[in-house]
Amino acid sequence: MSKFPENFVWGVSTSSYQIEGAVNTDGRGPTIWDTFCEVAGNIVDQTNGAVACDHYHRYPEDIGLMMELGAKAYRFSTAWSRIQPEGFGAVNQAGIDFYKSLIDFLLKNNIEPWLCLNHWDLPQGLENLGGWRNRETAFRFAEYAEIMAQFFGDSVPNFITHNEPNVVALLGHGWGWHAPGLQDAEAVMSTTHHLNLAHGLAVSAIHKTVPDANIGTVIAMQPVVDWNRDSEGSARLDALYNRAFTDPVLLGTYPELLREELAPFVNNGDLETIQQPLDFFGLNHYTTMRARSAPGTAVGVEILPPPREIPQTIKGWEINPAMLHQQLLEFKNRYGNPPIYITENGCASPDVLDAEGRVSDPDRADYFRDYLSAASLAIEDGVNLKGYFAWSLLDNFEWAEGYTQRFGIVYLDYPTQKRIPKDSFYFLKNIYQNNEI
Ligand code: IFM
Repeated sequence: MSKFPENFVWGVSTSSYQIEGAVNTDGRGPTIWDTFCEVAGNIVDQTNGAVACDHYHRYPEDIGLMMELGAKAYRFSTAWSRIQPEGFGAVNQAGIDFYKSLIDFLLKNNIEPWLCLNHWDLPQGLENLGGWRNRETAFRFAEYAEIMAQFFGDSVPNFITHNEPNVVALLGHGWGWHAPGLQDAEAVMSTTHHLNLAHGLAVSAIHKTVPDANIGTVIAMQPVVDWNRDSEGSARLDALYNRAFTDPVLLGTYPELLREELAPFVNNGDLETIQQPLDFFGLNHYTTMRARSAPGTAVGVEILPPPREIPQTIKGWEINPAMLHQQLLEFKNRYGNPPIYITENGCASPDVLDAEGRVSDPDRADYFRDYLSAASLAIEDGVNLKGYFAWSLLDNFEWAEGYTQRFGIVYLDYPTQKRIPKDSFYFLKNIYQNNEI
């Protein structure tokens, strides 16, 4: 048994497009994901987030599940297009009202809101003007951040600018698997820089309104294993995926390897704008990656699946908890040990609702046990790890995989919208409530 530090934050994470549904309700504008899902072939099961978990109408029940779990914190994202339907212009009061009800209900039940401003669902109105490829979008993002700080600064203690901007740049603009579905080398670089710039501008905008807000950002960080002597490919993937967002935010520089490609988009003073003092860093960790150089493609490198004999989830992600420990230590050493939260960690597994109405998911419980043990070891080794948010509370719309992959600790019976806590929910409940593994 190992105890976690007192006040360790136990939470769950979700995101707006993946759970809310209600896409045409109360003035919400369309987003790049609504558009992307309309194109045949983009989503494996031809679905979309139009209904998803109907969290928009069922959030009280979902918060009830968080209470039963013993979660002290809830990281969710707000849909920008509910607040400003086109991504700019007048505020849609109905969108504000929805998030106000959600936040008030969390606070009433002693669950701390962690509000993330961007979990990928960029308003289509901004995409029509060039999306994240357009430098102006960074300034629109800061305006939206300021609006959210004005409305929620007194009730939300923790703001997060982006969730996994690296995934937006690479999967959305380089490999083309995510919205807006581009494979464009220039777009990878412009979006990388504009997302970073948007982060810096948003931090200033929030602080201007709420000087004592806690502000952080969340980046997906998966270590790259150099396995097939393609050290160039591994270094490129590591730079693009793990460092192109973390280094500028925490060190005020871009990785050497990418500086030339990014240079056309970087104006004087941008790196200073990006490197704002932060209160915490959110790290999403799931797996390790293997790279192969792919000259002539938009990204110049591709991710290879792990060899068949390596333990992996049904998503094909390698299970290697020792790498989380290693990554946390590397992070501590490279970035001066800032406060870190693991803001996502979890796995897809082949869950089935049995005849007795139970979902047995031992693979997921094992995954949590092993990754939390690695996290606990990292704390013993001096890493300033302050909390853990499981991904995810509910099965939900898993982007290009549609509803074919379940990441929840609560099973969603989509036709009835019934929520059924899986065995892993009770496994985590024990950990969350006893603060030990
Ligand atoms: O579902 C996603 C989430 O939106 C971002 N991080 C990874 C999760 C699992 O793929």
